[in-house]
Order: sequence, then C-alpha cells, then structure tokens
Amino acid sequence: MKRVITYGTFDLLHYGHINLLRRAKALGDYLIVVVSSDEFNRDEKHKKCYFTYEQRKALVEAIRYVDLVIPEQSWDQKRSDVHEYHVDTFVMGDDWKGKFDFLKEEGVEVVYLPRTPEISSSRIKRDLYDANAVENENRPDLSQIDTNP
Ligand code: C2G
Repeated sequence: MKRVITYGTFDLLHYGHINLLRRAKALGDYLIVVVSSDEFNRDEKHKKCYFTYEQRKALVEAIRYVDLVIPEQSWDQKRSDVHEYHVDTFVMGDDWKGKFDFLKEEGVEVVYLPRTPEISSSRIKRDLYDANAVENENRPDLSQIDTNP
C-alpha cells in the first residue's frame, strides 16, 4: 500500500484544494492530510481562519480521496510524520516548490503539483468583502423615510 501525505490549512474549502487532494490520492492508495491547528495558523502562519480546526478537519474528512486527517502543530513535524505514518510520497502545491526537498533524506518521494490558478481562501474572502461593500453602497438610505403609519 503506497501512502501519501500532504499538509495545509484548508480554510473555506474550495476546488483548488479538491484538485490537489484528488491528484495526491492518485499517487498512491492511502492519503493522510495534516490540517493546520488553530494555534499553528495563528502563531506560525499568521492566518486567521474562518472555520475552526475541528470544522476544517470534518470537511476534509468528508472528501472521498482522504483516508486520515491529523493536526499540523509545528513546521518541524514533517520529518517524524513521514516515519510515524510510513509515508512513501510527500505532496504539496508548487507554491512550496523546493521548500520540503529535505524530506528526500528521509527516503520519501517529494512531489510538487501545479496549483489551481485564481482560487484561494484569501481571494474568496476579498471578493465577498468587495461584493458586500458594493451591495451596501447601492442599498437605499431608508433612514430619511418616515415609516410611522
Ligand atoms: N492549493 C492549490 N491550489 C490552490 C490553492 C491551494 O493547489 N488554488 C494547494 C496548496 O498548494 C497546498 C494545499 O492546497 O498544497 C493547501 O493549501 P492551503 O490551505 O493554503 O495551505 P498552506 O497555507 O499552503 O499550508 O506545512 C505546510 C503548510 O501547512 C501548507
């Protein structure tokens, strides 16, 4: 059984994440997804997530390609994770290209897959914020209308 591992925040789960997970699973038989904890996101990645770790874990666990979800609590855990979970292949999007090549020293194949263009959790937040701002601008000002019968 070929075991694959990948890491990420997976906030506001979107088709870019699904594309990554589908291709990662296609590289083996068993896919472990290491989802960043709330503390790791806050303290190390300086990301403010919309969904909590438990909510993001539940969403990722529901994906047909995913076999196991565990928490990511430090940048350094990858070296031990690949041994603890008997990993054959480590996969990340190519925005991380080269950053984890050291895992080859642990006997792990390291694969960087092309990111899905245009979509990201931060892009979703930005677009929703902008759309809301436009909607508010166009909303009629009812404060001047006397609504008393
Ligand atoms: N991804 C992608 N295409 C996108 C967006 C994301 O392929 N449009 C990939 C990323 O390259 C990553 C995974 O989906 O491999 C998860 O992305 P994020 O949730 O943004 O995770 P990230 O912040 O990259 O955290 O220790 C590694 C980190 O935990 C990775």
